[in-house]
Amino acid sequence: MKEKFYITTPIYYWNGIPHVWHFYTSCIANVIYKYNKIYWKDSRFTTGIDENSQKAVIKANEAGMEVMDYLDSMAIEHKKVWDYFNFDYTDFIRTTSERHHKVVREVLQHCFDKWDIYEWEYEGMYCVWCESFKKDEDLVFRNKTTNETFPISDKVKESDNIEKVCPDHLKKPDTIKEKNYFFRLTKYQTWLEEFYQKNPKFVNPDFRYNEVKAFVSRWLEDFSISRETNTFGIKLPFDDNQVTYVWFDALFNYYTSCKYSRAWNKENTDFVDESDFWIKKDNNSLKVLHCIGKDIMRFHAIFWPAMLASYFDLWKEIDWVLHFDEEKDFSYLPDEILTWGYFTVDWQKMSKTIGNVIEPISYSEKYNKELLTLYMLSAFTIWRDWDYDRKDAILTYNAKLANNFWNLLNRAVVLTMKLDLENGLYSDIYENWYSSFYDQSQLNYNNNPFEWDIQWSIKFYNEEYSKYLSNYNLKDSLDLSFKFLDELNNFVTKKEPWTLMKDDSKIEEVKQILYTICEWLRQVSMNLYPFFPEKMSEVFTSLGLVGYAEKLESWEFEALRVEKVIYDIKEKAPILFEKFDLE
Ligand code: ME8
Repeated sequence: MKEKFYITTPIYYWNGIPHVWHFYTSCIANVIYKYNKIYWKDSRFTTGIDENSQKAVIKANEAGMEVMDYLDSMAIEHKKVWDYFNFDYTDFIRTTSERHHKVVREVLQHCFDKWDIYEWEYEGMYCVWCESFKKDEDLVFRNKTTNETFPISDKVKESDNIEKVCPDHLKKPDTIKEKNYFFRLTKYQTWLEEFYQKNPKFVNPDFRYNEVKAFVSRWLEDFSISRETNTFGIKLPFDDNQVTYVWFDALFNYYTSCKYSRAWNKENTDFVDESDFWIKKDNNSLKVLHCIGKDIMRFHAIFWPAMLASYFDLWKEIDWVLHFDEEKDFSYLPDEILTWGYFTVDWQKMSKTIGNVIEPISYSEKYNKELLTLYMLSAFTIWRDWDYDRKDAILTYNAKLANNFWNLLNRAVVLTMKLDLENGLYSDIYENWYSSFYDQSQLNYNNNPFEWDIQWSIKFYNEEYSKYLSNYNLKDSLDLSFKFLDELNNFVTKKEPWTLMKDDSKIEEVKQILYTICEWLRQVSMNLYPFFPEKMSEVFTSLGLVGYAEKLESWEFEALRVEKVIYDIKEKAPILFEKFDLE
């Protein structure tokens, strides 16, 4: 039976077209998804949009449209971006959909029935644009005449000209006093602490996990889950005058896609509940991985497990008394939350005024998709804050893909064609290596079939690559592949097959050299496939491997790696990676 793997991006706010920050998140998730898929796992990958907010009503009114028509048009815009990049998501969740409403209402009712949701009066400031409550320390002062902002301090007082505003939207939050429902997060404090202790890899990287643990051990507060003044959203099943807002609505999207997957009945009305993908994980057969930016880490690492614990009855108050020492039930919880930092562009915050906004589609049309992907994933490790240096992006792409990779491929193709081989290129120097691939005892890195001076064998390269990718270390796996290509380039330069070819008695040797290049290019291209699927498919075709990408998506990857291949190269390769000038 295949192992199950489930990867998610955040559901993005619908307002505005996805920008390069969203692209970064979806791109990472897509690479990890593809990697797991070709590793023969039953994989799912979801993305979508977070739609339920009062802003939708305001914006639709401004556009003179019905709210749902307006949101439909935004959903199309979002999908267009992901489809342009050929991201291979298996489900696109909309929080206005019937299936999602069904899940969220069921969850809310269950948590309410067990007293984990209760009613309370709330008074405070609320920014509708952030969809969140604000405290004084979250705001800044704004001078209404000059529009300048500055931190709140005792020296300045609010006046006709000075107001407290949200720093992101520069708008004064509403002061609201209303009845709200709250989720009893405090009840789950010790349970959460025990969960963290038993799951030391729950948040990646460790330093962010430490932040979460420190936060939980210091202080948790019950949080508001509904709004009385909002009208657009999922109505609470136990109070028609309120809609749920933000986290109950947003986080459960991950469950919706598993509970009511994309199979619909014929009339497209009812849900067909396939088998619930989000199974109780008693045999570790499902791995759930959430990919998020650091901004929403607390909600995912603290609220989300507690909400799931409440819904799936993983822990009850009575356990305090009767089963305090017993093992807690941590099934139904996600396995890992992969978080990353924020980035700037040319060391400045991306902004229209500065003119450094990178809009993913137009940027990729100017250069190409691979330049954007390569630079974002290879310039920095994903865990840290970093900078997108537009010049460096071009230089990196030119060096790695346009020079290194493309030169090798082009040489391999042109020289093999010159040999004019009737039955394609094959060399039996690899025979022993193929058969020893799975036999560890025969694998001696000093005894690899390559005569060239290089420390690694393909086996070693593949193992390292898999180790990096299964730890989500995309940068190191890319670096390793390009280092490998460098070595291969050195080998070719040293061997000069173009000179050897002039001597008829050296043709066997030339075949061996060219076969080595093609074989290594195949291995590297398979490993680069999750990053650049379209281009790598073309590379396979250029090497004379027909339908190879399809094979990769549906075969066992490990078996493909040691497949004996004949390189039947008939045509000159088109330029797959053109070079770009610095501006
Ligand atoms: O928060 N650098 O949606 P959102 C890198 N709907 N990544 C960035 C970034 C930056 N400067 N700014 C944003 C929401 N991101 C909620 C999520 S999930 C149940 C609900 C990325 O449209 C980052 O991944 O604001 C962040 O987590 C995501 O965009 C937030 O997208």
